[in-house]
Amino acid sequence: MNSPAKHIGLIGLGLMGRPMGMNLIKAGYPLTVWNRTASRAEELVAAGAKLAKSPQEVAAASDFLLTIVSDPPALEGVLWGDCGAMQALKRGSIYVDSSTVSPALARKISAACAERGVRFLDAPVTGGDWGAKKGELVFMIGGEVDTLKEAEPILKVMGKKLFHLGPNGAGQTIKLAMNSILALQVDALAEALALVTRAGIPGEKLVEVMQSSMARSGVLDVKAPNLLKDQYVPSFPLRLMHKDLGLALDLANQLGVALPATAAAREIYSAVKGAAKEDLDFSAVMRFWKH
Ligand code: NA7
Repeated sequence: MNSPAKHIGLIGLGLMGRPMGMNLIKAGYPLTVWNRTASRAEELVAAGAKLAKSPQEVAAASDFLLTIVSDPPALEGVLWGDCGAMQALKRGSIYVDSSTVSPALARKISAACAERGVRFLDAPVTGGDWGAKKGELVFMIGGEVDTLKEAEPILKVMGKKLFHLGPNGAGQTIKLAMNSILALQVDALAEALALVTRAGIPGEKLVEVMQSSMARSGVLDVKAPNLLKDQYVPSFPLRLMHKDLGLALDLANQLGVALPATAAAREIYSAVKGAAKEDLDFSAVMRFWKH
């Protein structure tokens, strides 16, 4: 599986899927793609990818299938909907899903794949669209270690770190926990900035002090400039963070774990999402206090 001659299929050409596909082409892999909105495939087709007519056609052409679509209904649609991929996955192939969905859906896919003799990894990513462009995503992976070993050369084209976290579903579980942390961190920063600026002190002063304190973080480096400038070009869209907080709360509910801070943060993300007219980065949670 580590030879660039292996055919890769990619379904989902959004903010993440397009640059991931571009890196696969640059690494020399033959690539077949499908996207619900076909025009989003233009750049990849111009770079050498083949555009398929359906998810089914992608799976039939692939030794290694990768999906990265918005949410659980989108993923179920491309797998089991009209001309879905699942029915055409080749025995002996590897299927990796990098969408963020529920651990339960990951396990359902794993069972369906096993029936077809297909090896499956749930492998959601973190790193935003800039991580995808640079090939520096971090993959959080659930599934068999041997499958990961075989998939590794391909995943390494798109990512800088691969974490094997347990059986199928483990990748999604860690991803949901990770996104709860990111959502809460940005929410906490926004809340503190609201306090400071209402007191008449520029927000930059708070950020400056944070950078010299234990509150320093990657989130501060990447997202504080958005909050200070009130500009939220989507890198990780707020609508998807909102979806992930819902998935985390569903999982917590199933497991009987209380997540009161996550639940409160979701209300704030919901309010901003409801009021937004355009697609915003999740750091736009600051708008809860600004507008
Ligand atoms: P984007 O940029 O919103 O892209 C979402 C992709 O999912 C895009 O290709 C969509 O196709 C596709 N999509 C959405 N709904 C459907 C349905 N119903 N059927 C088929 N395809 C669909 O998201 P990102 O690339 O930032 O993120 C992707 C995942 O990674 C997501 O789970 C994040 O949480 C992490 P479209 O172009 O709209 O036709």
